[in-house]
Amino acid sequence: MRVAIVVSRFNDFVTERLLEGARAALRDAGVADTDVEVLRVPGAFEIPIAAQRIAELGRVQAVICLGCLIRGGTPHFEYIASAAAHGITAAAAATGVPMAFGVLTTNSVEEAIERAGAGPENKGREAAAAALEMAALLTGLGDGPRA
Ligand code: INI
Repeated sequence: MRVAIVVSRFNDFVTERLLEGARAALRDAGVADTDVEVLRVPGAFEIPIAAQRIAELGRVQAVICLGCLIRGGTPHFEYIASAAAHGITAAAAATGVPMAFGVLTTNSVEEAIERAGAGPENKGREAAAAALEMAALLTGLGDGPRA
């Protein structure tokens, strides 16, 4: 099983912790570090294009998308959150490669940090588990029509 992680640098004090959580979940599931490709992008807005491109290259069975949006006083938050969610959904549909949504959208820094802790509540860890489950599900369905 080869997996890609697309992680945004914006709010990296949170996203690097999400990345650690995702890596831990993959190791726990027996995925070797050498089978994990990490792509860093500037912000959550750029996640979908990187996720789609790595999926199109055909060398990974799942993509884990990690980012962090913290609500401010501007509509920017809503636009980027919506673009990331829709873009990741569209990239998965276009490529057939499952993509997990590990993009935090929180009201405060405190909430973001809570969701990126070292334990099982880490949302990067959850996203990685979802990605592996979906990759196994889709692999189990096979390529051809039902007999
Ligand atoms: N990107 C994030 O990942 N999180 C944010 O909270 C954020 N805010 O607040 O602006 C953010 N902005 C950058 C955006 O994702 C793009 O990188 C930028 O607009 C360039 O396309």
